[in-house]
Amino acid sequence: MRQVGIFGKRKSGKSALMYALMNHKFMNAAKYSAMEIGGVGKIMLVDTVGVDAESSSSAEKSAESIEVALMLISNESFELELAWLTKLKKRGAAVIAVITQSDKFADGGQSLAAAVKEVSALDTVCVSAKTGAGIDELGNQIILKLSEERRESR
Ligand SMILES: Nc1nc2c(ncn2[C@@H]2O[C@H](COP(=O)(O)OP(=O)(O)O)[C@@H](O)[C@H]2O)c(=O)[nH]1
Ligand SMILES: [Mg+2]
Repeated sequence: MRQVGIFGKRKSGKSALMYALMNHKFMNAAKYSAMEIGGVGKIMLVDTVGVDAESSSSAEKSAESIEVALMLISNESFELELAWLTKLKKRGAAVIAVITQSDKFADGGQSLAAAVKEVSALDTVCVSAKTGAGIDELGNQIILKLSEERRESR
């Protein structure tokens, strides 16, 4: 099972994003969030404890088997998230920076996304689990990363 991990601080919207991805992009989601998507095989979305949780070492442990990591960022203080980006990349995951709860920003999270992109040089997507904005785009990016990963591992 190919694992897509959802990382972020507590209350950043990890669980809400996981359910939004299952309902919107992955309509045929099987039970236990394992699903088959054309060409990329079976995928499992993995929700994690917060990177700011006392037990964040367990998030680090789950990072070991993650192929694509979503690093959630929900506000301007994202130093901890940047440190995690580095950790996740070192463990071999393809990382997508995700600005969450974008409905809370007047500009839909665009300026925060630009700031994150500037320091991380990562692909960045703004999403809202509440309105569904950006969910399809993020789903496409995940599938793209998974197909790239598969090509590289051949
Ligand atoms: N406005 C808004 N609120 C959200 C969104 N996603 C999550 N929330 C709220 O933020 C809080 C934390 O969300 P949750 O998914 O439980 O975060 P987690 O702790 O990272 O799993 C909850 O009260 C959610 O209802 C969103 O896209 N927009
Ligand atoms: Mg949660």
